[in-house]
Amino acid sequence: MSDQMSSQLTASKRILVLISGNGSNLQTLLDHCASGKIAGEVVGVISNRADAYGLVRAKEAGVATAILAQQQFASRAEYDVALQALMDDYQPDLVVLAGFMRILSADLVRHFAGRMINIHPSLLPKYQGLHTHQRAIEAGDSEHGASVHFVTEELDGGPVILQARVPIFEGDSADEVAARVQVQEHSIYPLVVQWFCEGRLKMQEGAALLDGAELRSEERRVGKECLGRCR
Ligand code: NHR
Ligand code: GAR
Repeated sequence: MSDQMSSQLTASKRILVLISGNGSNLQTLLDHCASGKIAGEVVGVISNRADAYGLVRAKEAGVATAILAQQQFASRAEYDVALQALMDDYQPDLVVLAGFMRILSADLVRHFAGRMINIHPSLLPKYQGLHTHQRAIEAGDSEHGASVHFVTEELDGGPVILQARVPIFEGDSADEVAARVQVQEHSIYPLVVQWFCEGRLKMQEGAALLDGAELRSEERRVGKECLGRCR
């Protein structure tokens, strides 16, 4: 193997994070990179909102930030063209959506195919879209959770990589359920990013592969215990 090839395999991956709000998932990624648990570096954080607290977290970690507000653009298409150009400036190996609240155009998603992931607060394919906690409570569900998936054109429809389950108890509010889900998000998202940075995770023909094999549904769910390869 050439030196260049081996350095590409071992080099720390460039991670770009998109946020809209608090950025607690961003914080766990920053922490895991700082401690060396993730073989990567957060090279930039982009927010569509100037008041996102995650921007403060990024600055405290010495990470470059950018704000791209939709109000500056006449249309969604124009916003997404500008966003894609801004994202490309960071030359990311991986784009992480962490509470990013804007739907992305098909063109942008295709440009980053296989290198963009999202964490969605439900057990996909259940409850795609917004207000997932309230919808799960109203449906009388006894369990809920979060899913990490590759981002494709289909909103919240890309291949699922890993899920975590939490119980819903009688009388829970949406906020209580959301807080329980977030605890799990903070363990599964860094794990998936770590896999990606180690070169173990790929999207191929619409499936998520870990070490070249499709993740089986029981391996995707780490609510009760972490099975086999999920380390
Ligand atoms: N874009 C594509 N093409 N595919 C996905 O799977 C995406 C995506 C963009 C964001 C995150 C997603 C989530 O985890 C995500 C996945 C925002 C909305 C939404 O309706 C829906 C899903 C997600 C994020 N946003 C409204 C919009 O009109 C704005 C809502 C608001 O500002 O509060 O863009 O849930
Ligand atoms: C997370 O719970 C994430 O699952 C959810 O927003 C929260 C962001 O929290 N994402 C969505 O709802 C996407 N539509 P954070 O900013 O503290 O990471």
